[in-house]
Amino acid sequence: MPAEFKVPLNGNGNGLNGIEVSHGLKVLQEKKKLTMADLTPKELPTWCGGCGDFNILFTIKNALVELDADPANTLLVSGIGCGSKTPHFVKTYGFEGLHGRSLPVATGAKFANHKLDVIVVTGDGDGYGIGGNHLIHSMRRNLDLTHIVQNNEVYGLTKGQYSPTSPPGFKSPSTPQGAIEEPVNPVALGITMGATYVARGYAYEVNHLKQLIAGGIKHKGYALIDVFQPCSTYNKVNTIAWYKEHLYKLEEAGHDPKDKMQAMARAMEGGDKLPIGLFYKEEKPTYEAGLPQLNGVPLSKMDISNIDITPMLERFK
Ligand SMILES: Cc1ncc(C[n+]2csc(CCOP(=O)(O)OP(=O)(O)O)c2C)c(N)n1
Ligand code: SF4
Ligand SMILES: [Mg+2]
Repeated sequence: MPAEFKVPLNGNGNGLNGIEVSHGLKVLQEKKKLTMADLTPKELPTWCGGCGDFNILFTIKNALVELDADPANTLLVSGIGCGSKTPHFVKTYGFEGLHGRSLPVATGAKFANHKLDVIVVTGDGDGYGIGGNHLIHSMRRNLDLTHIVQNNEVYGLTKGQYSPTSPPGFKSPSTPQGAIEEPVNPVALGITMGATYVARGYAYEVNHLKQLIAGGIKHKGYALIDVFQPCSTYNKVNTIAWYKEHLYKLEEAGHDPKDKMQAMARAMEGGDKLPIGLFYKEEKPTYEAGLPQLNGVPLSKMDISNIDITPMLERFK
């Protein structure tokens, strides 16, 4: 029997386990708990001072650490926007897509490897505006994705135009007289469109937000986590001081997330006080569970060396 010794495996380590290195010495890697350092690359965000995206980034990493996630089995997908730079700053797999098109990418990745933890990070403009159609159908399918929306109620990257969640009256370069229409209510949308985990957090309540994100990652099904995110440069209405005055926690108000009607009633609350926390949670089969092709080995891991597609190509001649 070869000699064995243990070496620590860092967060990004992969597969030396059990390999015989020389003269009968075998490496047994001891799994080391994931740390923040494992998830932190050299690149630093260039967000403005006071931007809530810093805290959301920190909290996503913190939630992955709490879950002792495997970075090699985690994919962050984003769109375009200030907050959509997030995948650059987390040492997992990452994909920064097109504006509003993160969900088709995430869906494709999940189908190719349904064992992968896929986390989608988008802005409010990206997720609720240009990507809104993808959003409602992804939620309706109950795809097993965790979608974190950095909701600063403004288009940050393109210099402060109003967004689908800007409040009526919001003055911006594209609404100089103030926004006219009613904003999207992401929580109510999530509950009615079939998301099975619907939450709202706040960037400056990091422990609370960490629990919501970790819960969303663990949840089997579509988790929509809307996150209030102060934009210190372009949103002078929804500031840290404003949120301090206007937020309360659902769990402190005795809310039952299994009760859909109660969740809707909370989602419709507005005005002086806005709830944060887990609004709604339901166990339901995912879309992937209904695809027999995804019942076993992920498609990306299947042996295709013996598959001959020539007959199929013949049809196109
Ligand atoms: C198809 C397309 N339309 C418009 C744009 C320009 N654009 C880039 S980011 C953005 C808005 C970003 O706002 P949001 O998603 O809220 O992210 P934030 O910058 O606030 O984090 C827009 C309109 C684009 N890149 N692609
Ligand atoms: S413009 Fe707003 S959202 Fe963008 S980095 Fe600055 S503070 Fe953050
Ligand atoms: Mg935004």
